[in-house]
Amino acid sequence: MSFRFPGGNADAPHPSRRRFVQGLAAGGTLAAFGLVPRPGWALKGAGPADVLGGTEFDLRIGETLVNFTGRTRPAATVNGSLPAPTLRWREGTTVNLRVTNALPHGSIFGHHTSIHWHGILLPANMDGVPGLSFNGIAPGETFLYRFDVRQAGTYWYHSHSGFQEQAGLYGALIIDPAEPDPLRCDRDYVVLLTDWTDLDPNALLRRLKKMPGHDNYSKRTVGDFLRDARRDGLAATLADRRMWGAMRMTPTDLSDVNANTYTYLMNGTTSLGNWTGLFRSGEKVRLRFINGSAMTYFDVRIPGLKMTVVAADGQPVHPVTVDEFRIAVAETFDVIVEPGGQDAFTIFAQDMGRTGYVSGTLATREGLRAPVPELDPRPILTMADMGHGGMDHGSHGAGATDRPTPGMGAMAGMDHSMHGMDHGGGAMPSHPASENGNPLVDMQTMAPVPKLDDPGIGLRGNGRKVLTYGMLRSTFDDPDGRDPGRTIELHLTGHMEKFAWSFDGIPFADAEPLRLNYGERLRITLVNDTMMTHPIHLHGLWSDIEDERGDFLVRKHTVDMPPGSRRSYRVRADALGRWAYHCHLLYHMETGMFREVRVEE
Ligand SMILES: [Cu+2]
Repeated sequence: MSFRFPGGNADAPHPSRRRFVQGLAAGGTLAAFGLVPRPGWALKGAGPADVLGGTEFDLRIGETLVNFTGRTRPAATVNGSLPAPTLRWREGTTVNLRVTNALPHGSIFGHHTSIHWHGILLPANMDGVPGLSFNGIAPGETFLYRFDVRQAGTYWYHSHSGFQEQAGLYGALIIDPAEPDPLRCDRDYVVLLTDWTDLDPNALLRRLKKMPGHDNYSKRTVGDFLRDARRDGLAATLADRRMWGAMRMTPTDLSDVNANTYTYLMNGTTSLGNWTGLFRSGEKVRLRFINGSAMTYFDVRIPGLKMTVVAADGQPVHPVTVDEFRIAVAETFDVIVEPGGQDAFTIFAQDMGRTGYVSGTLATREGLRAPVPELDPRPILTMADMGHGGMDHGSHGAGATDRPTPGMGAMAGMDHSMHGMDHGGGAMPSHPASENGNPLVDMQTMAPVPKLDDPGIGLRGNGRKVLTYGMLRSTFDDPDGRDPGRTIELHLTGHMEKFAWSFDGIPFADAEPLRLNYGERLRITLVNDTMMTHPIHLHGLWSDIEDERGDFLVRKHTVDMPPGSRRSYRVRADALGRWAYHCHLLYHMETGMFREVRVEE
């Protein structure tokens, strides 16, 4: 047969073994004696991080031994803790944060360090991005971050140096509003979701470069083929398979790294450790979900409970009640739940590719558990997901499915369109000239749409009400009010097999800064020309997402871009200086999906 499933990897671990290893240890930071725990030993330190409040903070970045899988490994930590301490600020105060680099000489996490305050408005020299904001923090040095707190809500902080964020250097940031919080609840918990690997992150990147398909060995089987052929007919099935082969990828490649490599953590604890938030029946509980992962999107639900989403990326939204939400890397969502009628509820966060999960519990006392759901079926990417389908764009939402539609058969032009040659069809989008013939660009989307009402791959028609961007509405009007004076269009580009990522086919190393004029209101339109999701984060300035009509929808700091999507947001260039603008998938950022944004007078 002429189709193929590329990217085979004979050395991938067997899933059942992996499932056993995953979360073997409850996890946590070890005492400084180099003590090695017995497998399954629930460490005292596991669970919520320390909470530090006030305006004066001393944060010491170092290396600490941890054990999440049964093996002891070094992590990058703050004050010896993974996650880093939760910081609690108050709007209207000035914070002083003294950050000391205490990484040991020769640390695998590098010499320099930094902390970036994600989603926080501040002067550019306080933003913590080495090379743009400052030079980074040298070994033994202490850097004083000092700035006024001008906002409230749920945020997070993390290293912006090398792979320290992957290795544990992240923590929650909660800012209490200057006025009494209208969302005040009986209980208030951070739920910080992250992905841990025992691998040296440098080695993980080397593997991604050499074998980008390593973690996606679960190719579709002959059985799948026969089932599809029975249902869709042999010709359509063959065409579908050929098309995927031509794209040098498999329809299950939803993320570059998954639970075959990662152990997922909730507040620094594996599922075995079972992070638990206590409640009494009838109480209102606020859960501040933060995705502090390097690479992992999570789909979150609490079986038996409705979740009322009240804030996105720290900013209040009109309450919307859902059963489930997808949280992109670097996003935050605040939800309110009112548990009752039973003693325990499972907080279930499965990864987007359904290769693993992390769970915790809301319970009336420690030690209780509720049933943990099975992983959902593995979702199959369709051509419509990549903005190539055309047929079913109108059918997003509850009724749509993830299965290929008959429209998929019309992929004869696929090979050509992937190489940027526009064949007919008046609605072809324009692509930047820098994508043409570019060896770092392996495909282009031909019919990108905003997909604001689409729950996303693997979440359509699952019988649950799933949050979409279209449901998020800021509680305030467009804070600027001016129409954008101009539009900058940028395409998210990449080459899967080379593991090369960029904007407009130009990696950071070769790119000119994007120049914004101080005070201007402009529109950024992103088009995702790749088959991966990318959470795009602009430092220092808000991203005010527009709906399909161009009206203000919701204020965010991180904009999720599903494959084949086109989304626009407004930016007010009201902060001078040099800012980072990048995909928040760590290995995409590191390999080039990054731009400097310069706001100039
Ligand atoms: Cu990316």
